[in-house]
Amino acid sequence: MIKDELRVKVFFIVPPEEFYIESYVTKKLDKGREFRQKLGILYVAGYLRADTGIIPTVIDCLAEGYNQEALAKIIAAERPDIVGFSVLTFNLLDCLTAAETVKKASPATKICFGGFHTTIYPVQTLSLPVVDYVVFGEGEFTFAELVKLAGSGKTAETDFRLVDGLGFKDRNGAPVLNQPRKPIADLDALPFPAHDLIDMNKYTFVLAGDAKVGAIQTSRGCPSKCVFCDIRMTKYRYRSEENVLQEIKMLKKMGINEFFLIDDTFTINKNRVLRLCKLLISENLGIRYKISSRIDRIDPEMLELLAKSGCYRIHYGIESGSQRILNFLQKEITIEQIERVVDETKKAGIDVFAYMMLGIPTETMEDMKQSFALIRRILPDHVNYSICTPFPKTHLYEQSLQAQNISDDYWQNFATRPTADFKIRTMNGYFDEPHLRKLQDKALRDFYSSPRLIVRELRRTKSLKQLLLKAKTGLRLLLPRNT
Ligand code: B12
Repeated sequence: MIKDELRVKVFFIVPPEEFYIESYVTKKLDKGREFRQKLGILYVAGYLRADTGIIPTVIDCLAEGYNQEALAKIIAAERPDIVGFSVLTFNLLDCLTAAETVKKASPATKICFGGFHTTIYPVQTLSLPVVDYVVFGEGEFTFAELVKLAGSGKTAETDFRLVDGLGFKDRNGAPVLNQPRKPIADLDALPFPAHDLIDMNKYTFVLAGDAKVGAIQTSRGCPSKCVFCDIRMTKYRYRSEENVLQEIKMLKKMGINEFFLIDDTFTINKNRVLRLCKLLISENLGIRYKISSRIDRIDPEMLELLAKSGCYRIHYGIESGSQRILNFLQKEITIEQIERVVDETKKAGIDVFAYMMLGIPTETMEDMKQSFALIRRILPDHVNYSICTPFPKTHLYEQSLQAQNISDDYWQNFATRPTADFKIRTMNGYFDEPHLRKLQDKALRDFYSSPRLIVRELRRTKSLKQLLLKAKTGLRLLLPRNT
């Protein structure tokens, strides 16, 4: 296919946020939080451009502050052929509302839903009236093939049935789901995400040092067994250190020196981590970056090279101070390991961000007290107390369904008939959600109202913009939650 023959106007839209579903993070921290790049969209856009020569448009209504009216004006003027949405279960309602706005402004425009939610509920998502196509699983190849089909004018169902990872509606409007596409084996073969299609100045992170921060994914998947996570036991693939370095250098040219590596678990392969750190050190790029790691996938040798290569914070999935609960969650780590690794990380001069969870099924107040005591003992630099709200298609949720701890498959019902009155559920068994939210907010208030932390955060503040963002977040943590 000669690239320049393909005249398909492609838009990707991040919808305005109108239907906020409070999930595990307290809305005090989450609602109206800072904006993050949507790497899923940027990867799909980057591959489409490299494969077809089409330069798509990314409209991030969140970052641009566009409401439905503003979006409708743009769409009515541009009339794109295909509009893609990156759908999480938590912004499904927002994506549907924006998709309806698109259809009203430009009825001929086709709507394609991709992203995590679409991957776990492809049929339910495709069956939603406003949706024309679904791309489930990794979307780079699938979406490009869909666009090429659209551009070729081919409309025969037989052609659409050939695209793995695609779902479409047949001539009677019935959903047709093709076979899933295999995970991409060689991530180096992918073009870099199309970071240049968005205004990087619009994306800040409250925990970042610099005003501009780049999000990078250096690996996909995680082999771990944590029962609450929907990335559980997925095939781990990583990019070569050379490939990661080239993307960092590209972003440095765009004025980015600080990076959020969004890998679920960056440290799965020790030798690869050491090779990447040594390369970054030899290049002396002067960058700073954060990673996420398991407690049992790091050691002093890795910590030393991570620190030397610019890693300034590590996010650890610690979750609980009760060994019984850690075993229930299949975290496969011990309290002793947690204490030792947090200490080693701090000694290496790297900040520690602790992910903790409250309201886990069977967790008692005694277990939670052990969690609060552990945090007081290890004194991480940051903590996030989440409420356990079992997510769709996670082991924990499926187990609870089978054990009939829950009467109905409420996530599937939401996926089939998404309504604004949807309420997330907790399953602790001792404390209901309002009580757990109180415990969550108090635990965060107790941690972040300590003078040690406030002085440290003030000392680390580099700009007025950052001071305002920290002050706003701090105030929201300290003030009572507004219902
Ligand atoms: C970075 C991140 C964030 C960032 C950015 C989110 C974003 N949408 O990009 C921030 C911090 C904002 C965030 C917030 C939340 N997150 Co989050 N997040 C992640 C994380 C760690 C990485 C996402 C990412 O960028 N992946 C890299 C890209 C390349 O992968 P991808 O997005 O899956 O994209 C591929 C395919 O899905 C597909 N695709 C994606 N979009 C599109 C669009 C089209 C048109 C097509 C064709 C294909 C396509 O192709 C892409 C390339 O192969 C994931 C875990 C994970 N491993 O995915 C959790 C994850 C997506 N988050 C999750 C959750 C629950 C949340 C929160 C609700 C947490 C909270 N605050 O309470 C909020 C919800 C925010 C909201 N309302 O949208 C869950 C979602 C579960 C679900 N059922 O929806 C995940 C899966 C984590 C988990 N383990 O459970 N998150």
